[in-house]
Amino acid sequence: MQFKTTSTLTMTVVAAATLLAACGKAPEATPPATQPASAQTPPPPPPPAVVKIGHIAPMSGAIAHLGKDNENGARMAIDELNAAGVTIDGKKVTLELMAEDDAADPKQGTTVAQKLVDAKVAGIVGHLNSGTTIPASKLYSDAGIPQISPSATNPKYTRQGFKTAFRVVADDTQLGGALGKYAVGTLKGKAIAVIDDRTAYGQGVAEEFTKSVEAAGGKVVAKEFTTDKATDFNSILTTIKGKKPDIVFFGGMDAVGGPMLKQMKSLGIKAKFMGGDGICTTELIKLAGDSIADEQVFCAEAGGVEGEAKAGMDEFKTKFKAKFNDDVKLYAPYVYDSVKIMVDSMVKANSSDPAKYLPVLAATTDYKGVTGPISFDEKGDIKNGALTLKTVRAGQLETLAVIR
Ligand code: ABU
Repeated sequence: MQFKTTSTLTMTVVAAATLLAACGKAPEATPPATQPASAQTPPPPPPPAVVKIGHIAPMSGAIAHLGKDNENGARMAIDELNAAGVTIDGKKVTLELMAEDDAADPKQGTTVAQKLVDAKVAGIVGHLNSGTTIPASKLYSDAGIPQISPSATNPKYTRQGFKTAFRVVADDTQLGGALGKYAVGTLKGKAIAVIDDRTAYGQGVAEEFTKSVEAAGGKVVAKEFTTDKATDFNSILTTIKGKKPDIVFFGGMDAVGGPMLKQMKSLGIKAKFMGGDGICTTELIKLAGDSIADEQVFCAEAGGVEGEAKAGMDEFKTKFKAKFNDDVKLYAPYVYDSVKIMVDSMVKANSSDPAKYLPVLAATTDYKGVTGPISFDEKGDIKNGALTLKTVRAGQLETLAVIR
């Protein structure tokens, strides 16, 4: 009975459906005959994961030209890596540069450092200055984020016991030490005046220079200081002139060193002028104008390439000029290598998680960079770092020697 009733109902439904079809309408209850769209077209592949790399340098203020140089080094590395394709743990990733301006100011440095920590960058390349690098390094260490400085030379940076701090250039102990020896041993300086700009770098390198001069038997006849924003040096230079120095050493940057050289000339001070990497730039020559005599300026870059490695550096400089329509100013190649080492460590560790790639980064051995071979010691400093001693002749920086 039940069967019959169902059968009657079925016939009624079929009849109604036939009638509706004849009127051009489909019965509402009939399921669609097609398969779901997902079975027809495979879903698009997920977009590549983004790995953020932070870069911090002064993009404003007196040494913004050096900050821009550093940032361009980072941009060049990121662009090249993205163009070549980066695969981490079997997945394609896109590298994103998050660049910030610290204005070479320690307070602004920690503010933008915290901003990048909060943005969960996988690593930091920077800062440019020791005075910003050192306080920011505590924030990166607390967050477990690896940091490679391409230019901060104050030794303290890697001597705080932070596992996250790395540096790809020589430090001020090497710089000040070598320049002090050169001042006494080669330039035969008898009376040496020392000025610093009271920054972590300027003061630090001046102290190391002074120690080295005294250890070599030289005499420091005056110690004066200025600031990294000063433009008038007449008072300290007049005091120094009275001590009749044959060498004036300046611990500071090119933006201050250039005008200082001009004022030395105005005051009739003919002493040689020495300094570390911060004055070893074409910007110093530009700012000093015609105030530099041949072989008056001696400075040292905190890195250097020799022999076959020179070809890689020359190629880098050519590519950099073509891309940015600007010459390398100082540390762009070191920033470039820093980014590449960091990403290389992520690829080798199969992870951009800082905790996972940090040990691989720390174990970097003989990485072939455009700045030469890079290995880190237990502090995070480059092993066997080089210095390039330079002088100015005919308005050009000329290399005298690469020292290790
Ligand atoms: N090394 C010279 C410039 C950067 C710094 O150490 O402050």
